[in-house]
Amino acid sequence: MLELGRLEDLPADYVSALTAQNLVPLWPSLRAVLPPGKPGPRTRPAAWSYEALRPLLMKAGELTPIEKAERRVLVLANPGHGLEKMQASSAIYLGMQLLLPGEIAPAHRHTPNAVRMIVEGEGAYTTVDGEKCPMRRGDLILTPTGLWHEHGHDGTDPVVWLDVLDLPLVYYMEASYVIEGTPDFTAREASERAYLRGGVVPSPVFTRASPRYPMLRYPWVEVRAALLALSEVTPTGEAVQVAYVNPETGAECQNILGFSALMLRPGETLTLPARSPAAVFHLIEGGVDARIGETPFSLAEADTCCAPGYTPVSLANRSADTPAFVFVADEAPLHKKLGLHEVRA
Ligand code: 1HN
Repeated sequence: MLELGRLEDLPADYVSALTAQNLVPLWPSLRAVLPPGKPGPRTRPAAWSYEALRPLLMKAGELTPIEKAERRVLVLANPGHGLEKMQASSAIYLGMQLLLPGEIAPAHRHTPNAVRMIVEGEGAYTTVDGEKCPMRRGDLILTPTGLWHEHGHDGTDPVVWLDVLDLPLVYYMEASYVIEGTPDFTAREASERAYLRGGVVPSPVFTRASPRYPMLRYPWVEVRAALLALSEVTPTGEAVQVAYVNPETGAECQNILGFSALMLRPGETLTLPARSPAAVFHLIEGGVDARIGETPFSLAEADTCCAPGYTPVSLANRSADTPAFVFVADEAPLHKKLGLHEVRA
């Protein structure tokens, strides 16, 4: 590859003349923005232990009342981006949120899309676009762009969930903002009941207007049962994986990030090919040894790890007699829409 000229090779008065006109020579920086063969990601393989973060999150519950936090969250920040950037990858934000009994995290709506993966506790709910969604361990609840949402807690013990947002991307696009106030939605029915069975959708006579986000809550009991059933008809060596989709269209359930759940059969090791999108893995049940590129991580229940794009990942179930269940969030819908999606064998 050609050796390109450096900034230091140019006369200082020439560089100053360029700067005065807001001009920059491309060639000294060309290799940095266009590295050969594959990108040089800032995103590093990284993992966050739930056992280590839980006491710190509970301490936040003592130190900061909900009124002073609005959302009481510890952000899972990838050191490759710098902690202050609050990014897991270029497009993914991750946070662990705590809601204590009796607390309310007030209503707002914003441009970034969010989902919640419930980690611990009973009795909390989130109301999204007028639909009250109970929060139980392993449930996935969508908060798509622009929809009002608030969280409440009628139970007796702390409730914790993992927030996954496309905030870094939407912020980078200079399109991130929030509206606070009183929601102006009309209440909707529990979408999880209307869309419970695969292959059939509610179809009122004559006119059928499909809501843009028809399904907001994906109960873990249903997703887990779907994975167990699928595992019986999936050949050994093939991934037992279901995607969280819009049941009206079969498309990804949100526009920017994609979500799925994986089952690793007892003793199973799954090798995922290197793909262009970054991905996040969160362990819902079981124990998994993950390998992200060259970096090994040992994951226990409720642990979360992050893989940069263009990096192979392997996931091994440590147990010889119980399945493991993994929630996956990735940037695939974004890459596909932009025509950038690649899978490398
Ligand atoms: C947000 O609205 C929530 O509603 C959680 O629970 C985390 C992080 C950044 C921006 C908005 C929530 C968030 C957030």
